Amino acid sequence: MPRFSDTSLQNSKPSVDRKNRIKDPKNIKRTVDPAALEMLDFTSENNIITAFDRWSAQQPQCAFGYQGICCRICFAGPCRIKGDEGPGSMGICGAKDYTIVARNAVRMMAGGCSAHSDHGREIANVLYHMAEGHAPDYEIRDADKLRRVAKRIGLEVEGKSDIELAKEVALAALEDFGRPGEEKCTFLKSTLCEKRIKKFEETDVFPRAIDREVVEVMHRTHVGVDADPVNIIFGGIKCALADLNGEQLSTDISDILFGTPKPVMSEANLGVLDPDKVNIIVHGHNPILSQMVVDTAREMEEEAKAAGATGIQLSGICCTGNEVLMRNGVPIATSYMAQELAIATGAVDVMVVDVQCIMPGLRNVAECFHTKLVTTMSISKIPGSYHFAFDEAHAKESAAGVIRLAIETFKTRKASGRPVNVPKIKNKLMAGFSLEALLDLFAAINPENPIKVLTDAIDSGEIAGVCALAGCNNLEAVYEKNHTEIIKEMAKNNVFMVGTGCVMQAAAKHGLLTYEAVEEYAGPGLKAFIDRLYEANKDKLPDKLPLAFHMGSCVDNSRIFNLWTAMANEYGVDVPKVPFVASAPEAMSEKAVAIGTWVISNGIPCHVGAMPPLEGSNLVWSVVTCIAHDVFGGNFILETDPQVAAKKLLAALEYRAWKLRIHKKAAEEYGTELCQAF
Ligand code: NFS
Ligand code: SF4
Repeated sequence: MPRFSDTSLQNSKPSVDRKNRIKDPKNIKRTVDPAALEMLDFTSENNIITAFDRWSAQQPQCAFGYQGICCRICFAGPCRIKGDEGPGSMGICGAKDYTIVARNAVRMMAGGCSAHSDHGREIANVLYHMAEGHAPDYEIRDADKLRRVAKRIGLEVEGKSDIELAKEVALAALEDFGRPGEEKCTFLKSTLCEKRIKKFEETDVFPRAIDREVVEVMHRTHVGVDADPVNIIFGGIKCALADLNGEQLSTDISDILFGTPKPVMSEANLGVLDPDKVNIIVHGHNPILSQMVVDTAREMEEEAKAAGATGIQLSGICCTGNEVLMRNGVPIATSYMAQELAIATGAVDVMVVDVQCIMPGLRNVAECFHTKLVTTMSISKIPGSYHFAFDEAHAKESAAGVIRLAIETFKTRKASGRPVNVPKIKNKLMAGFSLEALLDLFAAINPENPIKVLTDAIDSGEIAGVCALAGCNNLEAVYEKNHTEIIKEMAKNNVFMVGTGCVMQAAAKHGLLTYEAVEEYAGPGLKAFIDRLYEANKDKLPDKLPLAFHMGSCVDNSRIFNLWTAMANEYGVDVPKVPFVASAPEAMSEKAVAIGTWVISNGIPCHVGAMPPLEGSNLVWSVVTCIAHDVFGGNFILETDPQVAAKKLLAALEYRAWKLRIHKKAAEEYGTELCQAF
């Protein structure tokens, strides 16, 4: 146990204290992405303001808010915790630091749960309306998955048509949003392992219905309701698990409607924009729009050519980019933090957005160019941009309208003769690893029990375990530096990596989703494992396998949850014993807070590399970094230095793998049951 005995890694405090965390705040070039660096020179020279300038202008940020000890829940406030004693140590109502920090944190979870789940509701509605014949442009693209999901959630499938089943699955999903009584969420119940179901029931955190848990959090955090920080946090956990339910049903139904991803090649970074083509960027989250744009664009190539373009170049930003990358190989333009820089190239004709992670600042940048920013959802509009109401009953027509606007805009761009400024930087990538695709790779080695290929590799010490990478960008960290450093450290130490969201876009942009990266960064065990997988599958793969396996958008963290559950079931243990860790190196959104919370409640240690607003209460801090481990087997590792974070993650993995090996050995030697303690 070499690393675990390093007591410095046992410290739950971050290695850098708050006051020394932000270095060089006036330098706006906070990134290791070469394309973004090139664009930042251009935006600075041309006085185009982006998030990088605004981040700098916001420094130093308010220390009360940063630590979570600013309360604005009622307008007797805002109240701030000003000291350890006396009247100033509490809000006007008497709320202490721990109540305020906990309330703020669980409200973030409710925000995250709402975003993921409402996205899921939209998709479930499309499935329902399709089955009813009211969304004719959608279809069932993966009927096998439909049947698997239906069976898994307990529906009778025999003798039913796909359409009948689709309607039943959609209704079951919609019921998970609101049902009378105390029945628990169906999708979650059908995917958890037995021991986790028991744990969540015992601790009273099993969600009943998504809308209800969000409402309950908003209620309990209203002025003068729940003041007990532990009770508040457990309420938050229930809501975070409702978020997981929303993600699970989003992924399941997206695969049913749009197809389950398979390995696919593509490219990433701003160099994918092609000045001679009509450039359309899909940005946001929901595939019900972006998938339609992809399908319709294929049919409109000729129209684009008639307008003088060499074709239509689609690319994606954020998670809707991940959705169409995974299923169609649409390239990634960039990730969250550089979204405005994509427009600043002057090459984007239309950026079409739906919901979430869309910076209002896009509009100001678009105004400096010919680019049209198009919003499509009634709940997500930006003043000064175009709004094309997306209508699922006429989905193709809606998508065609957007594409036609892009073709017109292309003509204006060409007629203006204005130069474009696209950095010639992009990297090849392989993505498309749904859990089904991953298990398919394993099945080439062990057809009877595919997941055992992974658990055996851990048992033999070939790989150190699995690390799931997730989450956003946050300029508190240098853009994409935490992501890339942690991936390289994990690789060197033979950790098998899966991931979703903006971190995988960072990996792709930096060439880390390639076999070349395996050769450059993987330790010998990880390389041998990836080579072995490739050898067994080479006939059906488009290229050699990458260093990290891209599993999709943020809602597809459900795929990662399904992966560790499969591993736990194979080992015959509860999740906290599985050598599995997670990291969100540059987290930012409320969705990330919800995800991180369900990750730790599932029994997985979860690193967060940008500081969430928790430092204002030692009590809350110790609950989420230590006590959570005692109760659920997972805990937050809050660490802003990527090198130290990597060490902490490796220590957690090594400890788990070591303990599991000892327990397995003991069970074999003495013929006893495998020890379940974690
Ligand atoms: Ni996830 Fe995706 Fe990116 Fe963060 Fe935003 S796009 S849902 S929240 S920023 S990873
Ligand atoms: Fe202040 Fe209490 Fe109102 Fe919060 S709820 S703003 S602490 S009075």
